Amino acid sequence: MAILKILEFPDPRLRTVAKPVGDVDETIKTLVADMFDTMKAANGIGLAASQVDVHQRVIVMDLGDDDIGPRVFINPEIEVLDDSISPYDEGCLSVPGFYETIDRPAHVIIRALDGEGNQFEEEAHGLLAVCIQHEIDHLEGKLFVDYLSPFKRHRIRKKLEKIHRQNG
Ligand code: QAP
Ligand code: CO
Repeated sequence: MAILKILEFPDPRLRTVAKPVGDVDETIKTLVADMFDTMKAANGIGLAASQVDVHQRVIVMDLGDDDIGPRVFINPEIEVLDDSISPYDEGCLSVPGFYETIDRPAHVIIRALDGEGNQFEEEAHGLLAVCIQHEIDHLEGKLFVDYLSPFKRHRIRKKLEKIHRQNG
């Protein structure tokens, strides 16, 4: 069990594009376990490997729902099912203390490998659909603040940089 350091905006390492996982081997399983420990310790619901400076296509999620408990998505892909868009007040462990409303496709199909390396496919709407799109963005080096106006993004960057300076 290990709690990893979560990179925070504007750390340039968050801009790295993650590589597909080849084998779901013991190294990946250890990474997944450490990501769950890290996410829980930080009170998160979703975490991409990019956020802990591991640039492989791995996501963990725990929406705390009865249906959707701890979930692993390796090499995830989504297909947008229709034109409907939903707004959601998003946050991010890499942008602590900031929440903004983001519009995203409301209905998607997720195709991925689970924590055992088995392929699965699942239709998603609501929080699961929002969260998987947010986390796949991390694997592409993208953050939710990229959807905001340059003014808002700059303000968030300055506030976080000040906090980082104060924390040494
Ligand atoms: C991504 O985010 C997400 O600012 C996961 O102080 C969020 O787990 C997807 C967190 C909302 C969809 C909707 C954020 C914890 C956790 C903070 C998170 C904070 C403490 C964010
Ligand atoms: Co995030």
